[in-house]
Amino acid sequence: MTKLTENQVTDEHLFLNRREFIQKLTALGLIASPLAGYAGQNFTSHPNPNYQPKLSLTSEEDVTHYNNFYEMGTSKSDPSRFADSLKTAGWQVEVTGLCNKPTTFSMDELAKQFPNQERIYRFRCVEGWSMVVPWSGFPLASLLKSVEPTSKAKFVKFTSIDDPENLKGQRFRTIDWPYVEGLRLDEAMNPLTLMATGLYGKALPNQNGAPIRLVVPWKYGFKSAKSIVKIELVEEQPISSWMHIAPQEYAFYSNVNPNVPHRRWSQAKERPLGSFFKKKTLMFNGYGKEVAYLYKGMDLKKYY
Ligand SMILES: Nc1nc2c(c(=O)[nH]1)N[C@H]1C(S)=C(S)[C@@H](COP(=O)(O)O)O[C@H]1N2
Ligand SMILES: [Mo]
Repeated sequence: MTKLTENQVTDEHLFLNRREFIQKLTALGLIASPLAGYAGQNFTSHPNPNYQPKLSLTSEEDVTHYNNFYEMGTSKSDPSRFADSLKTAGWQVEVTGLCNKPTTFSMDELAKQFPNQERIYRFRCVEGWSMVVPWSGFPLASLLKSVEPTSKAKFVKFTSIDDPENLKGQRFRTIDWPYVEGLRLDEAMNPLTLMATGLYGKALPNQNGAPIRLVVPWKYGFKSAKSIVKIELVEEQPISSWMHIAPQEYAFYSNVNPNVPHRRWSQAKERPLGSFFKKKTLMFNGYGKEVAYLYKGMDLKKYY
């Protein structure tokens, strides 16, 4: 019944190596034995309304069976149902644009150059559900530094897989495929911004954006593009897929902000997956200490 308190979660996300991560989770009673390693271990969460102010890891079952991945369909169960339709063999990520050393990486090359770290992050979907996930991955900053952005680069554009032959969702114009997202360069360089290749100590399941996806924990979930094939350094602010579909509802920044409602609903509360009860949503999803400096002087009601 061990709970991660909010503070523990806030502390845990930072730079733990695999060994420390296992030790911490073991100490917290979240996994059985460090000797067995944690891949395949039961990370258990015990949703319990009596523990409202505390957070627990969302169960692996919920993290992998309730999500949005419109390439596989628009219902929350489609991603796990149609996970096999994502073909990841021979995956490459092209890192290009305004940089001195544009590079195309295989997944092996990425793993060799950018060793995985473990991070526990809160994650908040714009639709109102939230979760706490143990990710593995590496900081996007390391990858970007390796290609040497030029001084002209101001934004980063992310492009997801385009494979309508296999991905049934891409046969419908729900989104202007492929899925596109963007960050300001300083947001992309923030140490919290993660390129995730795994969760719960295992390779990333297809439905969660295999083999590599973005995780930006202080922004609404849709900023965290899945199954990324291209990362471009650009001068102009990219137009994300959601801005393109519904510009009156989605702007570029999309920082989690309980004080700014979505056009059609409040953002003041969230429902952690596995819980019946809602809890208050935190400014910047609880990461203000790490990211508030990025938005100093900006009107967050205007730049939502
Ligand atoms: N390529 C792509 N990335 C995507 C999406 C998508 O439909 N396609 N959905 C986004 C939304 S709305 C959310 S909430 C998260 C869900 O991530 P999860 O499956 O890890 O919960 O992925 C985001 N990234
Ligand atoms: Mo979302």
